[in-house]
Amino acid sequence: MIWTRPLRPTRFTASFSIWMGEGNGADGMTFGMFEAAAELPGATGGALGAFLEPGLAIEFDTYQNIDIEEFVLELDGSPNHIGIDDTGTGTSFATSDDVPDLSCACWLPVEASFDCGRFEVSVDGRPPLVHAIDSFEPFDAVLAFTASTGGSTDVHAVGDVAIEVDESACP
Ligand SMILES: [Ca+2]
Repeated sequence: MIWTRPLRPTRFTASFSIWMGEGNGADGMTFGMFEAAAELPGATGGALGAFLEPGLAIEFDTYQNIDIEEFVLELDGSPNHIGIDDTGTGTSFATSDDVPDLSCACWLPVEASFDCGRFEVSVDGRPPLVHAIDSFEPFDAVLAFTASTGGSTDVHAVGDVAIEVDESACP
């Protein structure tokens, strides 16, 4: 799901619910701000429909990728984690395993925010994953949810979406 009108987000707050499951557990989804020129969806499988397209995203990853030759990816630390990602390179700035079973075939509420480079994301009320990106420079971006499957599959859905974007300058 892609909002096609480019924005120049410096801050956002987002609440939504994610639903993943009913398959054999892969690969996950993302919510992010992608450079306006990004061609979405991006690569499939462990790339979550986001990687190799430039942007910043929160990932909800349900599969531990072990093949580093297919994409320019670091190994996933676990088969059930969230992360703050540089989608262009497909690498995580930070990850957390402190999440419920993401592919529970149930709705999980997510609270996320972004403030001039500082991401914060929490799933189902767990302690948030927080990461501040050094020297964030605002860029023209489209907001999007992405998801993908590979050799394994799941249904990926999002609902109850409420997003507020602020484009005012960072200090
Ligand atoms: Ca993965």
